[in-house]
Amino acid sequence: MKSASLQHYLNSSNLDPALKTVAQKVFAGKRISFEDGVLLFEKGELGFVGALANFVKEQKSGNYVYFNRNFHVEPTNICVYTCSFCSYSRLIKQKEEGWELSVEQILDKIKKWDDKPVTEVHITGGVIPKQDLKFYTDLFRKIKEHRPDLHVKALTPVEYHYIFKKAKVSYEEGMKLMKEAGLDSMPGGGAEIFHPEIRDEIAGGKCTAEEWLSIHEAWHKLGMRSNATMLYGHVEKYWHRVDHLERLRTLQDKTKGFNTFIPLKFRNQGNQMSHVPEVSVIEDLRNYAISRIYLDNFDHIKAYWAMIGRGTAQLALNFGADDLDGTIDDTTKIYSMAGAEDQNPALSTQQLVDLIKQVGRTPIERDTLYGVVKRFEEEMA
Ligand code: V47
Ligand code: SF4
Repeated sequence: MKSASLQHYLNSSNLDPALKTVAQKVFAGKRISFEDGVLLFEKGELGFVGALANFVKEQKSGNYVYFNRNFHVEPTNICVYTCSFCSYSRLIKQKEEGWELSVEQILDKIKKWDDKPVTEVHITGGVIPKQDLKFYTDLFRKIKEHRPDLHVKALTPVEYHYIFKKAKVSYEEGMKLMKEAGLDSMPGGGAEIFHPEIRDEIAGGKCTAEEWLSIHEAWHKLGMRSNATMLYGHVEKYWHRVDHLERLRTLQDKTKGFNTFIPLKFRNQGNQMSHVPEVSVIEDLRNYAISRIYLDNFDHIKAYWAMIGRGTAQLALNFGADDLDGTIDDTTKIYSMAGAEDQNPALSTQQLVDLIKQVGRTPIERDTLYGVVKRFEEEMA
C-alpha cells in the first residue's frame, strides 16, 4: 500500500516529472536505472526518497526490524595497506600503538563469551603477513572445535586476496579451504567505493573492485552468504555511489548470495582525510533511502548504529533500513578511532529492542543468516 506521504508527493504539481516517473517505477515493482539512481541523488529531496524507500522496506520486511547478538574480534590493527580514510593505517609506522593477537589470544577472547547467548563472532582488522592462510584456517578450526554453534563471520576480500596471493592458491581453492576450516560467512567490508577513480585515491594497492567481487562470487558459488558495504560521504561523486550499487546489484542477480547491504558513513577523525568534512544526517538518510530503492534484489539494509549513533540509526528505520546489526559490546575500535558517535559501542539486547520499539517497529532477534532467534511481537501490544 502506498503511504499517504508518498501519495502527496505524487499528486504534487511541483514534482519534477522525471522524479515522478521514477516513483511510478518503484510502485510498480520495476527496477530503476543507473540514470534514475543519479537523478534521485541529485534531485530527490529527503521526504520524497524516504517515502519511496519506506514503501520498498515495508514490501520486503513489513514492520520488522532485525538485530543480532554478536561481538567483534580484531586480530590486529596493523596493516600493510595505508588507506587514507582508515584510522588504523597510520599505526604501521608506530607499531608500538598496535596489537597483534595470536590464535590462542583470539581464542581466549572468544572463550570470554562462553556463557553468553551470542550467536556470531565478527572477525576483521588489518592485514599483516604473519596472519596467513594457516593462521586463519587454524583459528577457524579451533573456534569450531570449541563452540560449533557460534557463527564465524570473518575477513573480507582485502584479507583473502592478500592471503591467497601469498599462499599461491586461487580464490576458488582458498575460499573452499576457509569453508572447510569453519568459516560461515563473510562480512561486507573492504568494498569502499569500487570505481578506480576513487578507489585508487583512497585505498590504492589493496584488492580492486573486480577482485573484491570475484572473491564474493567464489564464496557464493560454494552456497555461502556474505554482506556488502559502501564507504560514502568523502571525495566520491553521486554517480560513483550509483556505479557501486550497480556492480553489487549485478553480482546479486547472478548469485543471490548477499544477505544485507551496509552503507558506512565516512568519519574523519585520526586519519589522513581529516580535512574532508563529514556529510550531514540528511545526506546519511538520503543515502540509506536511495540504496534501499536501487538494490531491489537485496533483502536487507543495515543501519550500523555503532557508526552513525543511536538516534540516526532510529531515523534510518524510516528511510529503508530494516536491521541495526548487533549488541557489539564495545569489542570494535575501528569506528571509535575514526570519531564515531559511540566511543564505547555496546547495547544490551533490551536497549536494542527498546530503540526499535520507540520508533514503532517490531524487533526480531535474528541469527547471521536472518533465521529468527526470538520474536518480540507479543510485547508490542
Ligand atoms: O572496510 C574504515 C570502514 C569497514 C572508516 O558485514 C570506515 O555485518 C567510515 O565492513 N569511516 C569495516 N568507515 C567494517 C565493516 C562492517 C561493519 C559492521 C558490520 C559489517 C557486516 C561490516 O569500515 C572497512 C571500511 O570501509 N571504515 N575506516 C572511517 N574512517
Ligand atoms: Fe588496512 Fe583495512 Fe585500514 Fe585499509 S581500511 S588500511 S586495508 S585496516
